[in-house]
Amino acid sequence: MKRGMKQDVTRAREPGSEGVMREMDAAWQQWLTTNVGRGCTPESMVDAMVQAGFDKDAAREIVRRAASNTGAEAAVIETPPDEAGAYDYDACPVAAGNIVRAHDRDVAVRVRFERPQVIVFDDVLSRDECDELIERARHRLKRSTTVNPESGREDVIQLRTSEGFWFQRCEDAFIERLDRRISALMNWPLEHGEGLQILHYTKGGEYRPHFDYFPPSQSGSVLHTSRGGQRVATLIVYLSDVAGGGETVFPNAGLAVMARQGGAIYFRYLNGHRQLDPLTLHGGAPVTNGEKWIMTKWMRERPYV
Ligand code: PD2
Ligand code: ZN
Repeated sequence: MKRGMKQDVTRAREPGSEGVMREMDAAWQQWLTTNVGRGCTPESMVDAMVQAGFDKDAAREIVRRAASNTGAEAAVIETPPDEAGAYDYDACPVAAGNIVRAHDRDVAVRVRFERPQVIVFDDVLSRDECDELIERARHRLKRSTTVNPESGREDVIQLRTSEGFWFQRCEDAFIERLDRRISALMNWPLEHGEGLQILHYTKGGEYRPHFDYFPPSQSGSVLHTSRGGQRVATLIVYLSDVAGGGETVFPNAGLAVMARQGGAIYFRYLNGHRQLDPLTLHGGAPVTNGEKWIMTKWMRERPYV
């Protein structure tokens, strides 16, 4: 056995310790995705599969397919903040113009920024739609979590003092209408979207600056990008006005957007060359008076299934 191969096999985590396993079950699929993403060699993965009872030719074919599914695309490049100028601001998918036709509604464009790519909209949702979302979520909220950069698990931490609730994508006719509208507005396929998330902040609640993308340098990101790939863009819809504070801020771009019921902010951070934009560091400023309700849609590179 070649030396490099042995090292890679050691890095490869094998699902379960069941011994002989020939079925390509979900655990093996996950194992393949994770280890292809980590850069393990095909030989090391075939070796591990043969040891676990797979036929060698079948293992070679399975690994070849897994590698061509995920390995054909270029690696994601995290542009360091001090080299922000290296990020290429290629064409934004959102339609040009003052009004964007979004499925069943005309949405007004209030502001467009180029660096970072940020668009502020008015009237993405009606007042009734905002109120309905708040009422549906109000009694189902749970303390929000944040992705642990090392493990990829969701942790409750002080950086994010809000409560949240997730809708399933298109879970009923009302949510489907909103999912379709947002997909049309962001000009990104419906199937690439995560479910809508509702967040509620009370006085003092905030979300300290962070990236919505999964930094490739953090080991926990592998887990998150194995489903649908990297996040490409975010839409935050404001479901309420906020009496004091609660702006969405981009500290490295000197930008702050006030919450206004029914309005929304869009920002894009993964370009066509798979570079990530460090200027999209952003946060939710502390609410100093009243409360704040928002709804977030994150879009992925590939179908999120
Ligand atoms: O509440 C916000 O304004 C906010 C700011 C930054 C929400 C998020 N990020 C988020 O949900 O990712
Ligand atoms: Zn965010």
